[in-house]
Amino acid sequence: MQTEICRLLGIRYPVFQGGMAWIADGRLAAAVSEGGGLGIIAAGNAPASYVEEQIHFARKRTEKPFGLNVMLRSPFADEVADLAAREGVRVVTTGAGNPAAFMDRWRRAGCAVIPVVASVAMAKLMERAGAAAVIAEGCESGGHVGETTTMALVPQVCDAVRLPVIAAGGIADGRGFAAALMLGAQGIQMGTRFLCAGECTIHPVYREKILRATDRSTIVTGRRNGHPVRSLRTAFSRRYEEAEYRGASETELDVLGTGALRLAVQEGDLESGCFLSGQIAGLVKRVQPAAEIVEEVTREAEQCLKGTSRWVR
Ligand code: TUI
Repeated sequence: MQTEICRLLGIRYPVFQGGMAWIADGRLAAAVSEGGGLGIIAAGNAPASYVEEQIHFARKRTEKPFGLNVMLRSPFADEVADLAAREGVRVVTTGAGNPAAFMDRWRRAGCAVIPVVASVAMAKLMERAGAAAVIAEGCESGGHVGETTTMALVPQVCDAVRLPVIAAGGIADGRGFAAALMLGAQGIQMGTRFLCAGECTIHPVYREKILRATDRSTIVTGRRNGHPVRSLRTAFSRRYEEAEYRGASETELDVLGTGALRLAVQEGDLESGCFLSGQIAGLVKRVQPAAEIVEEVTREAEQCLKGTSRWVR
C-alpha cells in the first residue's frame, strides 16, 4: 500500500493519527510514526513550551517524520505556529479554523501544511494558499465537527482540488480505509481508534468508555453557539445539552465547558469531563500497540481491495 502522499512525506503507510488535544503527545506520535504511519502531536490549547517538550521527546524516540497539529482557536496558536517553523516540523496540520495567516511562515520553513477542512470551499481556499494536501474530515469524527458526512465530503473535495486528499471521520478499520480510497482519497486519518493504542495515556475510565461504546454512544452539542463538538453521551453532555436548549448564555456554556477535556483525559471524570469520540467508537474493541493498529488496518484494506473481483471481473 503506497500512495502519492507516502512519497511526498516519506512515510510507509498513508495512515495519519489525528491531532487530539490533551491526548496526542510525543509518545503516541512517535509510536505511530515508528509503526510506519504519520504520528501527530496535538498542540490543543497548550503553550509553546509544552509543545516544544513533546517535539523533542518524539525526536528522541523516532527519526521518522511526524506532524504537529495547531488548533487555531487556541490562545497560543501564534506562538505554536512560530515554534513549528523554528523547529522545522516536517508536517503541520491545522484544525477548527482558517490557517491562511500562518501558511507562508510554515512554507518558508519547509513544513508541508495539511489543513483539516470540513467543506469544499475551505479545501479550495487552502489549495490557493499553498497547502501540500488537505484532510477532509466528515462529521462522524470526534471533537469539533462540520455539517457534512465523510461519505459526501471526500468525493466532492477530491473533485474540487488537485491536491492529495486524506479522509477522516468514521474510519477505524481496513474497510473504512478501502472505502476512503474508493472515494478518491490517498490516505486516512484516524483518531478514535488510536485512543485505544497501548501508547495512548488517556485515563482508564476514558478507554473503558470507548471499548464499551456502541453505534449510538456519541452526541453533538454546541450547535446553538456555533461550536459543534462530538463527544460520548455522559452526565456532562446531558447537562450541556439541557443548558443549550433552555437558552443558557454563552458565558454559562463556556463555564460548563472550561477544563472539560482535561477532566476527561486526565481524571476520567464522568460527571464533568467531555470525552471526545467519533461515531466509530463502537468498532474499537481492544487495546493494541500503535504500530500494530497501523499494520492491521493497512492489511485489512489490502484484503478488501483485492476482494473486489468478487463483484467485477
Ligand atoms: O479541530 C478539529 N477537532 C477538534 S478541535 C478541538 S479543541 C476544541 N475544544 C472545544 C471547543 C472547540 C475546540 C477538539 N476537536 N477537527 C478539525 C476540524 N476543523 N473540523 C472542522 C474544522 C474546521 C472548521 C471551520 C476547519 C475550518 C473551518 O473554517 C472556518 C473558518 O474559520 O473559515
